[in-house]
Amino acid sequence: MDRSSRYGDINQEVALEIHALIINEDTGYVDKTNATGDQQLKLDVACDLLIEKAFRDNSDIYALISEEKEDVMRCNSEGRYTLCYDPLDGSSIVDVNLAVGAIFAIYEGEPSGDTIVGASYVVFGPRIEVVTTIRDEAPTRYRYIDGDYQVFHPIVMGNKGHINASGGSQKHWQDKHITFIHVLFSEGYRLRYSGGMVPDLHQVLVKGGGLFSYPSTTDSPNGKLRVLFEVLPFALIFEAAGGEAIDEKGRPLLELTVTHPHARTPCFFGSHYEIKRLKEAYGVV
Ligand code: FDP
Repeated sequence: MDRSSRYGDINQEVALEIHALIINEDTGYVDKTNATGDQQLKLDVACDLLIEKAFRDNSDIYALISEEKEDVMRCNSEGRYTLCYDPLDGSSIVDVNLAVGAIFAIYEGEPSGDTIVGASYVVFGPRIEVVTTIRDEAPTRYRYIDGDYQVFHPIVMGNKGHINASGGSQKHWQDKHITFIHVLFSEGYRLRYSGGMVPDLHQVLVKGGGLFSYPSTTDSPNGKLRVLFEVLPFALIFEAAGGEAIDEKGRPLLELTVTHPHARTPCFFGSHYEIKRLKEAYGVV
């Protein structure tokens, strides 16, 4: 997938431009919500536009699907790829200056679990890091140092970690999820949850294992995270790193079909041990 790998390089440039917006732009809201009802920040809109401009005239791109756009944006009828992206993930924590991210997924043909061919994300923390993968290849981690991207340590997950990160209001967790989370803590797992999926998942990957969950809850039966530009790119990266990514029924997320650009799904990303324990707790072994 030479052509899709080129987007990794483009993303590195785009990452620097997004970073410039993050550090300089107003973090206030616009008078609008996005397609899934989240309040949009001026920064969300500016980052979305920046990415749109970077890719819309690329002859390989058939369409763009953004978290911040209601509809699919058709670009080039001859293009092979649809780029789905979340331009600024973690907008609810940008005002408190925690790490945020951007997520990109490349699909060849109609976007779904079996057509994703590449994914990357950017972590805007104290430093900028970009992680990219192409289907069936181990992820590459780059860190921006001294004005250049340098390949950093590879991301390889072990069989078992020690981090436990779960989203959703605890008040609305299902009983099986409450029990499962307590079981992990009783085994010695430590809570690590910032409220930004990019840094939280990056931490599980970089520390070599653990679990990140965003389950269904009584107030949100499909969970919160969006399939095309949040869930599937991380599923590809976790599997490429030697981990697993499943839904509540124990199905690999990469087998999901997608019915709507803004569809959501409950999702779990982790190393083998935690995913095995999760399947036992959820009765989907
Ligand atoms: P945000 O709404 O700030 O954009 O994308 C959704 C997301 O952040 C994820 O980054 C994060 O993991 C999740 O929402 C946090 O949701 P909860 O506050 O419900 O845990």
